[in-house]
Amino acid sequence: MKRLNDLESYWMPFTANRDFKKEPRMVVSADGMYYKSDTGKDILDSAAGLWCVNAGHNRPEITSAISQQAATLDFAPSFQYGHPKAFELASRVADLFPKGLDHVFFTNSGSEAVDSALKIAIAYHRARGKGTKTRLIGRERGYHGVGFGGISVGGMPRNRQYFGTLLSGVDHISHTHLPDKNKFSKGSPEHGDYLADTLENIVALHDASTIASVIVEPIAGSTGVLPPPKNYLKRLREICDKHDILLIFDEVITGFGRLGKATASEYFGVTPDIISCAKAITNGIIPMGAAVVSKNIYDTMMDEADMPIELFHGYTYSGHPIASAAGLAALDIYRDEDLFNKAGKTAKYLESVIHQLKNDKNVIDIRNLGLVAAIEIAPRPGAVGARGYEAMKKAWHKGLMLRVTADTLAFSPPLIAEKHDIDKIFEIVQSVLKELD
Ligand code: PXG
Repeated sequence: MKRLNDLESYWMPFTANRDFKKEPRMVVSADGMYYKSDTGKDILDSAAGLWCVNAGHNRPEITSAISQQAATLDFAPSFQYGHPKAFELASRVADLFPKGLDHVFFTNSGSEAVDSALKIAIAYHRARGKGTKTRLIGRERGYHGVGFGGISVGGMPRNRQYFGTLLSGVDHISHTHLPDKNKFSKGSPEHGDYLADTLENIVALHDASTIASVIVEPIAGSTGVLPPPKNYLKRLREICDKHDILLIFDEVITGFGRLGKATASEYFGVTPDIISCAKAITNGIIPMGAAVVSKNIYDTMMDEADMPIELFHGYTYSGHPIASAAGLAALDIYRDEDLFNKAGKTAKYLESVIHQLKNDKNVIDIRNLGLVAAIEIAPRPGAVGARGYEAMKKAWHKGLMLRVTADTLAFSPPLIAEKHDIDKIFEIVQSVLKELD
């Protein structure tokens, strides 16, 4: 007999499956800043889906671009054949990203963008005759998706501990979380730029001749929103330059306007050698990611290649026509509505509103930068994450989609958010905090 839809078949990602299936939180449609639940309730989206729906939900410009593209060219092989929209989108992304980052390798997700960036870093050094430079350096508390490359350079213990020995030849610089010194900072905290120097310790230990690249999120997101200390990224860039190490910024959440600029690199005035991005490149509507690399890396790979194919890497769906069409339509909206600048302005308002919750029950820290912010609540003794999880569930019942990582409530609303949306998000959050024991 055919199995009924009892919710059992779908194994949900990063989800407490057993608990969810007892009491599901289902959304069935979305528009603008809101989802609608299966019971017809409006649910305000404080997370832009999962940090990706930057122009808000259900944008007709994008949906019609997708349907037109599907009816014109549904699929094109990505190996040895091309189609115009992938080239056009690559040019548009290169134009938007910092000067010198000119070449775009398409993937289908942030995890793949990260793995592509790491592989390109190693292949680049080999192509220039420095084949011993293979070591990959990440950062404690980093999140770089869930591929073996990403979890190896990543630094979130639970994402690593269940999956064996991971990649060899990986090390980690120190995280930048200094709550004693930086609690309740607005924007980048004052203290901690010296933590970039932990890269010097790693160079001293392994020697620069063994190190290919360092990857960091300019602002650590998934670990609970940790803006970089003032001057930290610049210092990291200088150390990488000194030792001929490539710097990779993982901009999967910061790319396309989250900090009020096209990239965090532009916001901080620090240009890496490679940027990994995904999510908002299509406004989240179709999966897509990219590793955006410097002219120097691309030219080296082209000039030094010992085979007609210069990089033995790629995905069936790299630069998929429908994702490319969605990307072009999304970038048009970002430009036409000046959404990055709008986000920069709303960020100031968000900062002023969220810090008013400083004295609310259980609140131990508040952090923010651009349109990213977090409230950290004290963990219940012996039950890390329990309070955060309860907050998420309570928020749902009050009409708010809330992202929680352990006991940190993270906010990344769509860039279209108005002041009244921000007000409403934190009214609900405040009432949730009141109810948490
Ligand atoms: N790098 C970074 C910096 C990310 O934030 C990935 C890579 C992986 O992307 P994919 O597309 O493979 O999932 C991410 C993803 C959250 C949250 O709420 C963050 C992400 C994904 C889901 C939830 O913290 N970031």
